[in-house]
Amino acid sequence: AVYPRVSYEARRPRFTNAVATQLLDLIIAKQSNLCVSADLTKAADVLQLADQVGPYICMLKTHADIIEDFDAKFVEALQKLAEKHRFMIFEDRKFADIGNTVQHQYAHGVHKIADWSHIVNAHTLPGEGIISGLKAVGLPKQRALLLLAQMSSAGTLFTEAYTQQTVVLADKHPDFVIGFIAQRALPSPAGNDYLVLTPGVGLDDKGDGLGQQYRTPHDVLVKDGCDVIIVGRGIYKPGRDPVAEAKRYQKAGWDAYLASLAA
Ligand code: BMP
Repeated sequence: AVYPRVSYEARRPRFTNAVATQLLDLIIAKQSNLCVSADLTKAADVLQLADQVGPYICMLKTHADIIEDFDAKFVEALQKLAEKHRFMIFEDRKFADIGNTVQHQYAHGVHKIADWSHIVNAHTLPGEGIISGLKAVGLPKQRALLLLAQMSSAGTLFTEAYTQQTVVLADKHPDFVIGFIAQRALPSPAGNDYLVLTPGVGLDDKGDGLGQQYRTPHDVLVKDGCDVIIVGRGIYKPGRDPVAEAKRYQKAGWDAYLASLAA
């Protein structure tokens, strides 16, 4: 294989951040590298989906700012489901401002993301301060950060140099940065290990008419060495059975992982 696969078990001790080791434990215990993206606009619908797919996932990804009736009750219910089914919560906030501003966006406002989301993500465009700012809020609360190193959409402005620079920035904060949103494995010059979570995964569709591009679990896990597949509409699109699809993607993701170990 182009990207030699090391098992989730063998990688676990390489991480110092507690969220990373917890996530790897869940992946191993549940045999699931599936993250479901619950991009629904009503709190009850997000919670229902989380309860349905919970047994089959290692992580649930949210966009808190699209939920019309977001409130503290929703957060409490989501946390209960995360405990019941044992999955991590990842708020896909994609911070992109200066350190001081993102600190407020992370800790305060309507969403108080740092209080409930194990994992958040950020663009590196503003430079290292965005990581330092988020870390000052998140690390004391035992949280973790993913950096956007690549995107799945057509015509993205990410360049190879930007992607590489993002890894270099991660290497300055391996205690808080546990990985990347990217489309392939990203080896670190400093020898740190990072988890690669990959959106734009679908078994039935090729795109969505708005630039999204889908690849299969086999493509991203075997060919490109990623670690976690992120699947949204492939699972909850109207007409699809979320439980059946979650089981299907869990199996496809795990089979692809096993295939990549053997490759
Ligand atoms: P879907 O599987 O329905 O296309 O959803 C993909 C999810 O992943 C969306 O929530 C989107 O915001 C997110 N995402 C993405 O599609 N591509 C990226 O490069 C980064 C993302 O966070």
